[in-house]
Amino acid sequence: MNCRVCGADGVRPFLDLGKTPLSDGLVRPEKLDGPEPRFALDVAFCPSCKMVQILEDVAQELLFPEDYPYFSSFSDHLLAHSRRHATNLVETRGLGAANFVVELASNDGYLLHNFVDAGVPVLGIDPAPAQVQAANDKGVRSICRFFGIELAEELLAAGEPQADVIIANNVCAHVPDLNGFVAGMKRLLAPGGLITIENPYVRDLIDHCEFDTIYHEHLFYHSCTGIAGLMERHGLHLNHVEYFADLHGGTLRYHVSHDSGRSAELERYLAEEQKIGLDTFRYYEGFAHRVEHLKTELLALLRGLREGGHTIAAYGAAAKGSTMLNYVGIDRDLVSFVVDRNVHKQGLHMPGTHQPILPVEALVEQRPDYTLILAWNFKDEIMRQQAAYTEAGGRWIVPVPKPEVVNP
Ligand code: JHZ
Ligand code: ZN
Repeated sequence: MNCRVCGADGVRPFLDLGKTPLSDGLVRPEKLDGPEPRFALDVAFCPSCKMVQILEDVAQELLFPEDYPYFSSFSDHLLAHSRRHATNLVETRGLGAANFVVELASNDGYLLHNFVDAGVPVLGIDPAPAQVQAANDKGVRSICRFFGIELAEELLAAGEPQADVIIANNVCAHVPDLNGFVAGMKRLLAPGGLITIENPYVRDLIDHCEFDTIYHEHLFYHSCTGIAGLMERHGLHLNHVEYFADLHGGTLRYHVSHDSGRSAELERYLAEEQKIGLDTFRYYEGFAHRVEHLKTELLALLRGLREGGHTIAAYGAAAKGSTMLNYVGIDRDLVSFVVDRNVHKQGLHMPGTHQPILPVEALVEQRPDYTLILAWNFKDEIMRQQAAYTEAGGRWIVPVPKPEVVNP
């Protein structure tokens, strides 16, 4: 098997999650009895470029259909994080009307609107039509396209300036042609400009058993070592890194530019990755066993509660929630419904396991004894927001890093 990014052969699989439905493929009620495609899901490590990746390719039209349901603006925590990022960039780089900020995978304008508010010209690029529409509606100039070297050339030819800042959050996992994507960033970045990239850290995925963040949309699972090599191959340089422990289970923000030079923080991360062997197959070898163990424990916990006569619901129709439900085999007898704040998800059903997705008010109205937090990455925000449910006696279960009943 050849690596998706460096092309070397000898990519080594280390986890098989079986055949799962598409994680964001929420099912309309009238389609519940119809066929639902499932695809194999295997994760592998490339010993040459150190990139962790899945082996399967699902067509982009299936992964990102017209009604792609993920809107970034439903988490207050993510919005606050994004606002801080934008404000910091405006201040530290002195951005104003003469500058230009481009965001790749700009979704509904959740981040760029902060630049618009500060008077900085922006362009959002995202392939999801409803999200692009929502962004334009709030005054964030956005176009509905996949990004790559071709689009970068097209934009420049059409008279767009090169960008002083390019932001690519939670998208470097999603693009099959990662080389074309990075080449496009290189082309679009003005001299002296800055690229910031955020992605969940593969170290946290492995160490905290966050296997549910693996699904067909996520082709890559990043590290400093992997990103540094990727950037070098395209004439860009990874200069600095920041860590956010409480975002998506542990997120790294990479700072990339045309210029070489590494911060002490980045050197520390690179050295640490080497020290723990993150750049060797050994690091990933025991993971499959730990994932299986989590599955057994979670099933035992949920079955035990049901046998004791308790009712169970779930919070968060997240993509990761679909991996969790389907891999573990949590059917409607175990967890009867899922709640979510995203109005575009309500009224639909979870892929594969088919729990209905209801507004979050259903927790207080129906008072399930336990609620499994599928969006565990936002567990603090969720439990704070659902204080009334907790006060009424509702209890919470988090599935990772190990299944347990938690008290807020
Ligand atoms: P959320 C997302 O994955 C999207 P997902 C994407 N696949 C990606 O790459 C990763 O992030 C990094 C809801 N919610 O964002 C909103 C509430 O209802 O963790 C979402 O539907 N109330 C591109 O889909 C879901 O939970 C709340 O208070 O796995 C969270 O999904 C909050 C905070 C969220 O991830
Ligand atoms: Zn490789």
